[in-house]
Amino acid sequence: MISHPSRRAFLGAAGALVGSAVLSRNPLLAAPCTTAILDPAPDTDGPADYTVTIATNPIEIASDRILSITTYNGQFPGPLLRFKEGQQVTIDIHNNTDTPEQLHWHGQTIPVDVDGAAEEGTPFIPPHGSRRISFTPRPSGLRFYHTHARAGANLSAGQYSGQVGPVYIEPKDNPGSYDQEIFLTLKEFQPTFSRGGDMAMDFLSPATVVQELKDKGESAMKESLDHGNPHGFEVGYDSFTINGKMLGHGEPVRVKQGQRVLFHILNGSATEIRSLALPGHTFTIIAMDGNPLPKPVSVPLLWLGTAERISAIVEMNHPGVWIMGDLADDDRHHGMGIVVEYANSKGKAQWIAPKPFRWNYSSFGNPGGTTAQPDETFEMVFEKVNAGFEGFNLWTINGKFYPVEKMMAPATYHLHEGKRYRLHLRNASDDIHPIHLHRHTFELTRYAGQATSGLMKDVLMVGGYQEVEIDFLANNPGNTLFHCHQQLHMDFGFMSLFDYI
Ligand SMILES: [Cu+2]
Repeated sequence: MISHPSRRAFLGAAGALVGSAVLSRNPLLAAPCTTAILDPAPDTDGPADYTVTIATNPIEIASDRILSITTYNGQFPGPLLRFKEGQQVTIDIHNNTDTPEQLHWHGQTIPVDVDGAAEEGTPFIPPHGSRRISFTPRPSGLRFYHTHARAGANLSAGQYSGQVGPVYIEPKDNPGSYDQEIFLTLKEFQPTFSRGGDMAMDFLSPATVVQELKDKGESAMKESLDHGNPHGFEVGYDSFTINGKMLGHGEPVRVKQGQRVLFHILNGSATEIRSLALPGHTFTIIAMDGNPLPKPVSVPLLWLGTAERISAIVEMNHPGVWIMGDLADDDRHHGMGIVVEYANSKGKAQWIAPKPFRWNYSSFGNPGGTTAQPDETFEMVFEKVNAGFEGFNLWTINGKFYPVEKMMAPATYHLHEGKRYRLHLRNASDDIHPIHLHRHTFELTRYAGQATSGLMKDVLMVGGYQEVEIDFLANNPGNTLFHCHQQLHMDFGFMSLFDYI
């Protein structure tokens, strides 16, 4: 969603921040100097294996557009961190900013002390301070790291900043056959508030809505507007990037006819849902959120909710110079795309809008598949209190919002280790919510009335007035945060804590 068309001119000389974050297959041979791969050092008693420095830097996203944003190691996205599954790493995190920070290892099943969420009890990295952490990376696949600080009304904090970077955990077994491996991080910049705004959601399938949830949501909204409230704030952006560059400003993805290219795509947005298509090509999805699908599924285009990841193979069999970009014309015109260029092809990059295609999560698992019965089911109803907190929408789960001013709150849900739990998620609002469970992987068991099994994820979009069921095994004791990954929603109540008893 673009907020308004104003173009801001940034004056001043560009720094030496050019270069592509596209990485070659061997990360240690990645050429561009700005995409430093952090070399693991063998000695964990002395220097850390990796160092991540949080600081505010100028970042050039286009030739005339240099932003001041907080980043990891002075670059956006943060350096690709390649770990080996099961092999412990030590990481020094330096915080060169004036605010306490949290660095969250999204999608990993690691202890509370290092997970990077104050709500679970992870210590903050103090302003101008450091913290050394160690953990054993798992599970394998595409993960990422990002700040877990709340932003509230501050549009330069939290994930509105540049604190996002990809993590790839090498599996112990064969990763598959491909000729090139390319990491793409999708991210918007220059956020502004607006009053209200629509979010695309007609791409989800099935489109079944629950009338009871719709009645509930619509009557609450009507009541609020009847009382004279304005619509709560939403966020829009002026600039859109892939790997930190607006379309046409970074290095193209260079391919050769006949190659099999493995794309690892991360939606690093604070608030947005993204789509991606490459004209004339098909994506064969092999993993979602880093977890292999029961079998690969070919689709003409991709949808990724905030924080979702897709690993997909594209066979390069349609020579030309193409725009791999977002379906939303406005967002693509303002930068959300990257050029894919075949060897020996020349000319202006072409965009061709794909035919409509609906995104059906069930189809990425085993449609109609059955799963084990849970030991216990938790009901969760999501509701919006329009403009309920200083002009911002307030979000509740079963009528309760997570305290906006407090970091730690008592756990609402209690788990027993070894038990299987089902979350019955019911969305009584018209927004899509990319819900996220920390420190665990969940299985989608029912989406908008359709049963499925075998799709393992850590983020899932729950459509407006829709219901979804996800199951997880309580296999990682410690406080565990559940929240909507839309920054504006999580910051204003849409969180809940699980503990183990
Ligand atoms: Cu949400």
